[in-house]
Amino acid sequence: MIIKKARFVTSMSEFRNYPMQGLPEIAMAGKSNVGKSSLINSLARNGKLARTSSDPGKTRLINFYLLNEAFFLVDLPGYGFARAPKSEREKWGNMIEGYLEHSPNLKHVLQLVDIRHTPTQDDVMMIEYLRHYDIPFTVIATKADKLSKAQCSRSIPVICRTLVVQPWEILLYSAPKGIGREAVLKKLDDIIAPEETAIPEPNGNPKLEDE
Ligand SMILES: Nc1nc2c(ncn2[C@@H]2O[C@H](COP(=O)(O)OP(=O)(O)OP(=O)(O)O)[C@@H](O)[C@H]2O)c(=O)[nH]1
Ligand SMILES: [Mg+2]
Repeated sequence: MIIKKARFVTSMSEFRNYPMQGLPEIAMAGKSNVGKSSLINSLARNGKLARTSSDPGKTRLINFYLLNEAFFLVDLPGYGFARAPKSEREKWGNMIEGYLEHSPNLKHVLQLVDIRHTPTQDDVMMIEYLRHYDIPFTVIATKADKLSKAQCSRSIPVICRTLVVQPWEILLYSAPKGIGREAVLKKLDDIIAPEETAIPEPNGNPKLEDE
């Protein structure tokens, strides 16, 4: 996939209808500061699209970015930011859960973890939640540029054991270096391909090619 166009569409604090709704949505989940907004910017090659910060707790709403006028990347607030007031943390938690539970167009979650750290209890809960609700997900290990190749190879088994995923299911990513960008774009292609290959029927109902 080549990203030709990326634009911000809307923000919301709880799930509601919005412009261009109906296209596939792929959401970014993960701890505060793990690199969710940076991943969107890196895929779009636009450092100013989503706001990022070295301070955790930057993204405080659910933000919808439309890519190639074809699908949405949904930037969620982070979880596990211990220094945020309890009321704020609860609000973000409800926002994340409300979105995951209610969006009819959510196709996939990109679950981000920092490659340098063992996934937290919150990460484990998030994965259990996704499994429980049958939401397909891919684990992305971010900030791969901060470790040597040998250190990355040692971190992967730790992430795999903690989240109970297979090594080949994890994609390594570095926003500043672009490591993993092609692999994530390929993944996005795989996720939204069924919609793209849909052939409209004369009655307006899409028919999938392999039906
Ligand atoms: N070295 C390095 N830094 C990264 C990478 N991805 C993100 N960062 C940095 O990590 C910090 C947090 O990035 P964000 O993209 O704002 O993180 P977030 O997950 O959106 O955080 P919240 O909105 O607070 O939940 C910023 O200083 C980024 O520049 C990466 O792949 N490598
Ligand atoms: Mg963010």
